[in-house]
Amino acid sequence: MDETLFYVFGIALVVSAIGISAIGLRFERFPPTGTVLAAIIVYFAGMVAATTTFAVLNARDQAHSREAKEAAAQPSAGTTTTSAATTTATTAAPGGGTVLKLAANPTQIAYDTKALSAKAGKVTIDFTNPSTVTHDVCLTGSSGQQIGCSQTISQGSTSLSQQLKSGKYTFFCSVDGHAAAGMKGTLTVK
Ligand SMILES: [Cu+2]
Repeated sequence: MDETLFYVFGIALVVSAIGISAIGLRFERFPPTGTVLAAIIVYFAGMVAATTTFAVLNARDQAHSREAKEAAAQPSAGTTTTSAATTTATTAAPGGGTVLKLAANPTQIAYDTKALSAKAGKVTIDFTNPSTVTHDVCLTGSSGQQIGCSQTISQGSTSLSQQLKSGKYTFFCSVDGHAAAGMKGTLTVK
């Protein structure tokens, strides 16, 4: 709605009222004859109606644009909250260090990833095995030295925590034949 229309009608109404008053004061034969008086009343009624209508429409438009701005502001606030929550879930670790998630494939001899990465320090691998086939997760260093293994589990979860310096490590399943079948990957610590 164009605000200027509202002001044009409002100003026209005020100017008309002043004009009619001036005529009435100047000529003694005012009020005029019935036909002219009726025309003046209709004119004023129309002007008041138009001004009121534009005032109402203008107010409604402003309310709409305010709602639109609020609606536009809310999704971005929601996005910020979501991304903050995601960041917290990925990096938070109760005692410091990095917590990694690793899962066994429910139907194949495989993990859900071939590559993990962590910061030097305490590294925890939360391992989930949804399969009835038993699996575990073990770590060896770059020269093949044993570092540690989780419990061997089926249909459950366990975890393996180690203090790790920066370097390349191999994570693998120690159940017979599983690493050879591809159940292994590289953990990069920086
Ligand atoms: Cu396995």
